[in-house]
Amino acid sequence: MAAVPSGVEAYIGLGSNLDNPVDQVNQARAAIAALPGVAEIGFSPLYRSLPVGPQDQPDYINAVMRVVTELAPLALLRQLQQIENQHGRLRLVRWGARTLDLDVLLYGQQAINEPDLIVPHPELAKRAFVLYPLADVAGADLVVPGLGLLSQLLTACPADGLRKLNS
Ligand code: PH2
Ligand code: MG
Ligand code: MG
Repeated sequence: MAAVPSGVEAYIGLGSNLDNPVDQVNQARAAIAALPGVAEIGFSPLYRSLPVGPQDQPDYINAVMRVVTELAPLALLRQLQQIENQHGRLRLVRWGARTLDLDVLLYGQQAINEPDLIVPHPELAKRAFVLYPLADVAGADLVVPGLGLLSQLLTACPADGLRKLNS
């Protein structure tokens, strides 16, 4: 196995609700771990979650991956978008069904406000399917820049519609 590169700890949200979502997420995990300048240091359990947004779409599989990366935030985003495209991702409906969605949730303790990338992810505090797997992989004492302790975000966001998959 390659040595863990030095760099920044980042968290990536993975989601899929089309074309064998469990396989999509597992394959994306492997593709992210294989990126030059990116090393996996943690991966949450897989969760099944009810769709947020349009309801006429299948349930999602969600997970969160913890990495150390030498890539700058936008470079990481571009690599993730390439992986999304390789998985046949089409951008059709906002919050609609997708084969693969990869979001940069956190990048160290940085707050980023670029046209293409807002970190922490703007919806993070509202989404149980992000917060619970994030806590699995980061611990509830994680401080989310601008939002405070993850444990407090969890308290304010019930885990309704979220189920850990049997592994
Ligand atoms: N992603 C969306 C829209 N709605 N709902 C769930 N449960 N999980 C997701 O990953 C998700 C969603 C757009 O990114
Ligand atoms: Mg998303
Ligand atoms: Mg996205």
